[in-house]
Amino acid sequence: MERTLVLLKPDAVQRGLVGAITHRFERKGLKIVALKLMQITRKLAQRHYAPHKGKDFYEPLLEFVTAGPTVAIVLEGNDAVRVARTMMGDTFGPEAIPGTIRGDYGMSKRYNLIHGSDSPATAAKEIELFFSPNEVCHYDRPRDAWTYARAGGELI
Ligand code: 3AN
Repeated sequence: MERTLVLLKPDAVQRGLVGAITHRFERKGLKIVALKLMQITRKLAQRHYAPHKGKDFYEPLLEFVTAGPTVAIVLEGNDAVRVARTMMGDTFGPEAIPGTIRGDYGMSKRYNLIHGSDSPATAAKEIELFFSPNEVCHYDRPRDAWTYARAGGELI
């Protein structure tokens, strides 16, 4: 099944939104397979945001994500990357539609609460950057018999 990396950024932690946001992913049916509270170092932030190096928002972005603890989560599910990004909404709260995480909780054009991998290939790299293999759990949830339908050998 597909996996994605989600980061609840320092503004989400400081504003006490960790539970509310995590709850949405759980209710949707995505499975938490790794989760930790961590301080992102400047070095890790530079690696994670390397594609944005040189852009005008790069330095402020590094400052923002290293300004306090972050909750890093690996979510698993069919189409997990796309599902998580749809739930997050557009990049900044003022433009994100209500019903999405950023649309419901965000007002800032800089503090945008959450990160989600933008493709399965990026997700694999990002998960490796934030978690060691033994931090990612493999387990079954009996309720997934009702989260997905079974068609042949597949869950759909
Ligand atoms: P998304 O998080 O919606 O995938 P990207 O991939 O375009 O957004 O950008 C990665 C991150 O860079 C965003 N989450 C945001 O924190 C930051 N960022 C992008 N564009 C801007 C901008 N114009 N000003 C400030 N920060 C930005």
